[in-house]
Amino acid sequence: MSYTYDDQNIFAKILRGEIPNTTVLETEHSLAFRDLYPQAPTHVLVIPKGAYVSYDHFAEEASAAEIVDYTRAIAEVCRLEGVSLTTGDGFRMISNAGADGVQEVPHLHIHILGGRHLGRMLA
Ligand code: D5M
Repeated sequence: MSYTYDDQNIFAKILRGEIPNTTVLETEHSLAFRDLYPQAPTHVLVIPKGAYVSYDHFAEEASAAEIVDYTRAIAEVCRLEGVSLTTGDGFRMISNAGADGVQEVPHLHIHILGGRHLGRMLA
């Protein structure tokens, strides 16, 4: 089985500039913007610019340059938002995938949440 990517998803439209977003950080291969429905004082979504549906798709098929850019962009967002371990009190990263993961938008995104105590969460 292979991954299928729907280029009509909302984040693909954001990347093409067809709908607006509140950008926090843009790098060569990644974009970070504020979640429309924030669940914490910091709630930023970080996406790769490439057409990857989920984390496993990205990890298997992205180039080393994309992977380094994306992982560093996530850390930079945490630093900029004041929730990294150098600038604040911590954060949570979540990436939902597929039906069981209850993924709403089928373009890889990592939620970065912080700015309040997030409670214990395993499911
Ligand atoms: O989460 C998808 C997330 O995407 C959810 O928290 C709402 C957010 N969302 C949906 N549309 C937009 C736009 N246009 N801008 C910013 N954020 C948006 P999931 O992990 O797929 O369930």
